[in-house]
Amino acid sequence: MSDFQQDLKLIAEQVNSHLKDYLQNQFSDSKLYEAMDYGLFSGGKMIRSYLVHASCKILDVKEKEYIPIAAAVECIHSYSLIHDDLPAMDNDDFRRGKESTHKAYGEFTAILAGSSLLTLAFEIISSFNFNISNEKKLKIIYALSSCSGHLGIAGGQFFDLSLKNEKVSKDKIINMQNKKTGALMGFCIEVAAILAGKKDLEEKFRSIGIRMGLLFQIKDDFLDKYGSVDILGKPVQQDVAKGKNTLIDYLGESETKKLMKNLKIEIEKDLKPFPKTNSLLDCMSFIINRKN
Ligand code: GRG
Repeated sequence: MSDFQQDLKLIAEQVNSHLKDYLQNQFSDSKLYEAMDYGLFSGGKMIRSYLVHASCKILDVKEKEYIPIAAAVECIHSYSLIHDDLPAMDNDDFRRGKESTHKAYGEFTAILAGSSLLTLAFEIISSFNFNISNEKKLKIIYALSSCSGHLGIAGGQFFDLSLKNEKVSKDKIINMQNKKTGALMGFCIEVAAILAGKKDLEEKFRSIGIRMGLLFQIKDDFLDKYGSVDILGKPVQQDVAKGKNTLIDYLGESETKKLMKNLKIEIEKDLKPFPKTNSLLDCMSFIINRKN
């Protein structure tokens, strides 16, 4: 296991342990609670938690200040995947090598489990036990809620689904992917600047995260085209089958790879002035070279 992978495992354990402790206090012997647990602890890579960790490392933000934020981000991410798999959206039966939540628990339970994870994210951040200033909490809640709604993840998902089988421009595809995948990653990096009280860095950090999100989504599209169902834990070649708009389709593979290379160079350049960027750079390499 590489140093990065060991580090990722450690962060994943810390974040999952925060989530488990938090949820233990609200244990309920119901299928809804079970479905939330199923969707949340189903073996995701926890890349977004790692992005929060790596960017906080750059600005010397303490673990106890960012682990709850990473936990909240994983709740929103899992919620989006549970809803993404629903029959009304992508209608996928498998996720992370297991039945998707609606297959395992039924549709209404999956919808409610997703919605409960969304609200849980904001509950975790606004909790009295999370000891950061109220001003920072408010800023974080504002940033996370704006990147989750119609101008962020939900908006990106709307374009992704409503523009199926339509020929759209490169800018429209990038805009859709920046919202659907980039917005949350933008938050993961921006939040370090908020926690460190460095207002002047918020925009720059968010923009680095959005571009990492675009890299992540393009790689996801390559994996959909060439990856294996066994390694990905979900069906492959779905983008073409579902008439999704991807940059690979629009630009062709070699232009898309050039775009990835340029994004990487741009991000490296933006990170140059900062110390302790090795974890974030390792994470970017992982995003580009991952097999799942
Ligand atoms: C408002 C949060 C919110 C959601 C409602 C359903 C929906 C609207 C949005 C879906 C957005 C979506 C599915 C984006 C795809 C991003 C993506 C490539 C996910 C895969 O991420 P990985 O590979 O997943 O990090 P793991 O399984 O490793 O956690």
